[in-house]
Order: sequence, then structure tokens, then C-alpha cells
Amino acid sequence: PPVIRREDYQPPLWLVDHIRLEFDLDAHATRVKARLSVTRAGRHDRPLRLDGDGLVPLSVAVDGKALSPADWRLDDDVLVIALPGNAHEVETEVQIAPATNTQLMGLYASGGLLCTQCEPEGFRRITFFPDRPDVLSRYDVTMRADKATYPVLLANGDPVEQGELPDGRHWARWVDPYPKPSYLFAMVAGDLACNADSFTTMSGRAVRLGIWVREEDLPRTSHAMTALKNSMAWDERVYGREYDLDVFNIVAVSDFNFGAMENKGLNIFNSRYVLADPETATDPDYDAIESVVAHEYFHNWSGDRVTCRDWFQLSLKEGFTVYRDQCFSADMGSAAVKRIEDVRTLRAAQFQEDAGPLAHPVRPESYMEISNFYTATVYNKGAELIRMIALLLGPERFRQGTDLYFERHDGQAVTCEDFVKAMEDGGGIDLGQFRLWYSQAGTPRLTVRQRYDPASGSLSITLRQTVPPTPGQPEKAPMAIPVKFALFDPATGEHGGEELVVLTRDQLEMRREGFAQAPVLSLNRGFAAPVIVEAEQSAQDLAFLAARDDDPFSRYEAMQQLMINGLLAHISGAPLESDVIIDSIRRTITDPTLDRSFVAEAVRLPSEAYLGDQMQVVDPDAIHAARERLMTGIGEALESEWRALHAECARNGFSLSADARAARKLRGVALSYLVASGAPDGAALAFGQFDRADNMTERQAALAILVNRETPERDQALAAFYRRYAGNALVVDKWFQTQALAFHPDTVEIVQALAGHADFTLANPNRARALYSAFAANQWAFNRADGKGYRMVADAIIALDKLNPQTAARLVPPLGRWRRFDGARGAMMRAELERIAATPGLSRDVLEQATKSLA
Ligand code: DPP
Ligand code: ZN
Repeated sequence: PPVIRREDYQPPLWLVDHIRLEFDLDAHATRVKARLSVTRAGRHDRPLRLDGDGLVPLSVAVDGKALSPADWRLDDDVLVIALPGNAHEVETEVQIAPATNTQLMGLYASGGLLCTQCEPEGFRRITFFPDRPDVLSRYDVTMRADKATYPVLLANGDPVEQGELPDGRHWARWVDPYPKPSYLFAMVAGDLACNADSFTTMSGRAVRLGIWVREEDLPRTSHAMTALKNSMAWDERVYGREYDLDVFNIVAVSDFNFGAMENKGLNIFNSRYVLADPETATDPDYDAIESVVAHEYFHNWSGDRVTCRDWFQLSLKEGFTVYRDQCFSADMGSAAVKRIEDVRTLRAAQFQEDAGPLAHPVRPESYMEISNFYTATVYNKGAELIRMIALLLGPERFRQGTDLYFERHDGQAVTCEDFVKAMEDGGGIDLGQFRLWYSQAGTPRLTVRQRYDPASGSLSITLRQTVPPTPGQPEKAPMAIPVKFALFDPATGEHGGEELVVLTRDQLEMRREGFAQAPVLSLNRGFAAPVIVEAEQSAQDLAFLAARDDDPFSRYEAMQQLMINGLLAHISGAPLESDVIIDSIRRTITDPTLDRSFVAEAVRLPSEAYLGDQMQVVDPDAIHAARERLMTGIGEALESEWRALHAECARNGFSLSADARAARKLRGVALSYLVASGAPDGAALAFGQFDRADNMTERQAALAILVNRETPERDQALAAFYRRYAGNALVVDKWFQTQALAFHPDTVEIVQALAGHADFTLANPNRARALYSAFAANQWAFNRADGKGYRMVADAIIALDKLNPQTAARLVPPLGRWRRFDGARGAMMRAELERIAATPGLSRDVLEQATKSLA
């Protein structure tokens, strides 16, 4: 397949000012008529080229006159028409079959609905069009459909007309006054119920809000509606951005490749990010709904009003919008805990990506299939870049920068460079060197040396940066890295003020005076820069910071580092030194001044995968054994404390208050240590929590603990859970996922058996991910020495690729980590990648990921 390069960008030769679409909807045979008002851009004599994907024109007309097939041609899938003048009306008609569209791109059927997903290149599966984000058009959409099957007809913009037709059919027309790229087109037809509400904007306009779901799901939509209204108010308050249409609709569908999609005025969501009630959704599910609703809403400005010039600029909208939704969630709940969660996600997903064969810059240079670039690098590292810009500017100048960006580029399709320039001009800063964050891949490493001189009472600190080589980028220039730090006096437990320095060269030396004893360094506070810090701090210093640091992220980090150091030493043969760790945990769980939600984060052990990331060669078995051993040691040593916490954190009656949620989270952690301690009543306690819970958070937490144990309660709980929720797809997903994530010696066989369960299907992305993405994230099970885990995932990729290449390709990266493992495992992973790459008829999506992973 051809490689598309950023440097080859050419502006469009033809523009489409307006498009009129008419749909005669039918699950098996939908007719799509399109009328495009095209204009020649600039002086050239090139023909009009309209992208298509699997489309055959039934008719082509120009300025009302039908063309004979000799007047147009199909160049691969592209419809090519030579046009004499500078402005024409071009009409095409095609027929498509939503019911057999298993890729879930374009117009497809999901649970009786017809819906669309066009980002990035799905519109060309609906009609012939220049399907690129820099062609902005005004859309006028008419849908005709059977009224009984599809009583609700929705599209972008505002509804303008509707009516009845013979034979039980009806029609509706929607017009979107804002020019938009084709990837933001959307329509939905189906039997949907509406949670209707309204929001009055800052200029006093009433906006009708609708969340559209199946009738029986209506009671589960209130949290999403609250999140939507909060998002609208927040974007006005924090960014001065007001909503611009009379209606804003959200539709939940159960078959969806992404989390959700920001189509103008008609967001389409994976139902898992809409539906919640205490019985079926966990507290993290509630949080995810709030943040995804906010994310898609915020795209109305950062994505829709100002969009991307080409797909290399994807982080322009995604990095910025993730940063916006992260700040929103921080404002709605605990900022400290939100930052800890976001960094954990960044490290788990993005740092791994940046260290492997699929590493790419936030603004990639080339791709075969753009769907493969909806990555943690573009989204999460992209968000960290905006966070650093915000830090360097401070809140007021950051706002001046974003105001200028929106004002300057409203209605345009622009680049990451345009964003940075607006921040420079609006904020008054030089981001020259900072731009390397967009172009250089790889996670910078920051090494720290400290020398304390008791005679002069001074401390010298040396910071060194290295940026590792990544595919296509063997040499790296030094980056501009903002470093926030503080120096604590161990005697008083205070520091003399937080400092921000920007490291711009390979190395920076600093000297600070006036310390009667060696101070304790708290570095990269708030995780201000997305880097790996190597600081070689003593256990005492880490214990000090774990108890005293006033930056909550750094306090959490110190505790985690203490655990990591102890575990890594033990893995390389030293006895397990757990006393300092246990003392620090004891102090943290008995500190009444701490938020319980923070406590739960701080005392949790680092994941097996994160421990693996700290090793030269990942040893999954040794990591698992050491971590389990420490877990048991902490459980035993603090058994009475865990018991007390588990009891104290119980609540009578469900509440979503911050306090109740924090209690549930800490209760789950206490239970996991209690069961790990080997206390004879552990499994019974867990089963009791499972059985009596009045909410999914506690029930699922207990289930996740029980699935790791070979006890009768395990099977009892799994059976009871399935019985209780059979038929609720989102909860059945949890049933699959919890088993795929289990620390159980037979997880490979269990997952294999689950793949044959009557409820399992590869056709539904949520279900496929619940089983296989979860399993591939289970380091101990996936990397079992016999290689069966690798084979199972490779088989799933090959099977899924025939249905849904985009979702299949997302399962490839875990196999691409072969360099991180021993020779035997590495060879087996490579063999599976080779088997995948050699499969006849492979999609471009999977081919790109498999071949790059082998390189
Ligand atoms: N643009 C979507 C999102 O990030 C993904 N298609 O929300
Ligand atoms: Zn997005």
C-alpha cells in the first residue's frame, strides 16, 4: 500500500461549497443521491476527483445533464470527471448496504439503528466526495425511511422540515449552517427515546439538548446529561466558548469502533460512554462518561469550528481536546487524583508506544492507514504538550493564546504549527525549541545527580537529558523540558518554594545554598513534563517524600518508586525489603488529613506492566511472583488495619458524593490486601461484599479479587454475576474482561473457552476488546512461556481483520513488544507477527501495524 507523507501535502484543487444529500434508507439497500456545488480552486486544468470506497456510481450528472459512462472514469475507487468550467453542480447516485457493513465505517446498522461513523475516511463509503478535512462544505440532508422501523431521523445542524410519505414512510430535512469537513457528517435513523433537556448559553440562547437511546435505557442517561450541561458551562467560563446551534444531540449505539464521535451537533457515542446507573456502572465508568461527554462537546470548538488541515495534524484537535477534558474533570472532582490517573494512563499506553517499533511523533510524518494513528501519542502525549505550554504561559496568557487561536482560525482547517504560532503571538512567548515536542518521537530521559557540600551548605544539581532513537529518527536534538522542583529541609519538613526551570540543552547545572543538612529533592512535581526521571533516591528520601511532599502527585510518585525499587531489587535476587514500604503505607492509611481517594491511589502496588517497563528484559513470571509476595507481606503486616478500613468504608445506601466514591475505592484496595494476606476468611469477605453490594463498583471490585483465587467462591461469584446481568451487554463485557485480566494460572485457557461462549462475538468491538485487549494487557497471562497467549491473540487478529480491520489493528501492538522480552518469547511473538503479515487479503490497517512491528 502507498505511504502518505506529510511533506507531500497539496491544497485541494476543487472545493465543495455546498452539498445536498438525499437518503432513501433501507438496511440492505440505501440509495444515496448527492449534489455537490464544486468550484475550481486556483488556475489549473485538472479534473475533479471524488473519493469513493467500494462505491459504484449508478448515475453521474453535471449541471442537470446525465453523463454517459464515457465522460467519467473510476481510478481505483476514485471517481474522475473532467469539468469545463470553474463552477458546476455535480450529482451522483449510489446504493449501499448498511446491514453488511461490518467495518462500522460509513453508514452501518447497529441493533436496529442505522448510523454513521465518518472519521477519518468513512464518508467515502457513503458517497463520492473529496474526503479530506480541508474541504469544508455546508450540508443539507434529507432522509426518507420507513416510519415504523425508523421513527426518529437525525442529522447535523438544525431540523428544518419533516413530513409523511406514502407506504408508511416519512422524511426529515436537516441543515447545518456551519461549513464542515466530511469526517464530521453524521446521520442516525431508528426507534429511539429521548432524554430532553435544555441549556441557556452565556448570551441567553436556549439550546435543546437530547440524549437518544433505546427506550429501556432512558433511566441510565441522567449522568451523561449532567456532564453535558456542566461541559457547556465550563467551556463558556474557562475558554469563553459558546455553543452555536439550536440543538445538540447525543446518540448511543452499541457497535462502535471509537469511544465517541464529535459530529457537528450530533455526537454519536459508544453506549458505554453514555449509560450508567449504580447497579450497572462503576465509579470509573461514571468518570469516563463525564470525560468523554466533555471531550466530544469541547470538540465543537477545538475540532469542528477550527478543524485539521490534514490528518497529520490530528493532535491539533485531539491533544488540545484531551487537555481540555482533563482540566474539566479535574475541576469537577479531585485534581490530584485526576492527575495521578492521567499519568498512569500516559505511562501505560504512551510510554510503551514511544519505546517500541510503532513510536511516532505527536505530528506523524507518514502513514499507510490513518486509522492506525488514533494513538496514545497523538492524544495523550499531545495533551501533555498543551499542558506544558499552559505551564510556561500561566493561566492568563494561556487564555490569551487560545482566544487568539479561536479568533484567528474560526472556520478554517489548520495545522499544529498554526496552533503554536497563535500561542506565541497571543501569549507572548517564543516556542521555537519547544516545537521539537511535535516532531521528535521518544520519551526523554532525565537523569539527576545531586552533590551536597556540608562545609558550604550548598547543593549542586545536575540535570541531563537524552532522547532515545526511534524508528526513522536515530539522532535527536535536546528538547525544551520544563522541570518543576522543590528542596525539602528534612528537619522541618518544609521547602523554600517550588521552582520552575527549563532545560534547553543536554545538561543543566544548578547550585542552591543555605542547607544545614542535605535537602530532599522533589522533582518533576505534578509530572509537569512527560519524561522518565532517573534520580537514584534513597529509601529514606522516598519515604520522607511519601509522607511529607505537599505536591500530591510527587507524594504518590515517591510511594510508587519505593515499591518499584523494592520489587526490582528482589527480582534481581535480593531479599524482599518491605519494612519501609509497609511503614509508609501504614502512615498513609492512618493519616486522617488525607483524601481517601488519594490514599487508595498511593497505597496500590504498581502494575505488573509498569514494573516490566522498568526492566531491561521483562520477566513476567518473576514480576508476578515478586509483586504477589509483596502484596501478601503488606496484607499480613497490616491485616488489622485493612480489616478496620474495609469495615469503616462500608456505607449504608448508595451515594455518588466524592466521599462515598472515595470510600468505595479505598474499600476495594483494603479488600485486595486482606485477601492477599491469606486470612482464612478472605474469600468469604470478598464474596460477602460481592453478594451484598448495592452498586457495581463494590460488586465488580470483589469479583476482580475473587477471579484471582482458586476457591469455590470464584466460580460461585462468576455464575451469579452472569445470571444477574445476562442480556445487559455493557455488564456482560465486564464479565468477560474481569476474567481476561485475572491473575490465574489458567487465564489463557479460560479466555480460549470464553471465546466459544454463546455471548462472545468478534463483530461487536466492545466485546472483542473486553476479551482480547484485556487479555493482551494481562502481562503475566499473555506472555506465558508456552506462547499460547500470543497464538490466541494472533488468531483473533486474523479472524477480526476480515470483519473490522480498524479494531483488529488495535490488537497488534502487544505482539510488537517482542524486543522487550527474552529470546524465546521474542521469537514466538515474531513468528505470530510474520504469520499475520503473510495472511492473504490482509487489510492495510493490520498490514501496516504488523510489518512495522517486525522491523
Ligand atoms: N475524534 C474522536 C474522538 O477523539 C475519535 N474519532 O473523540
Ligand atoms: Zn477527540
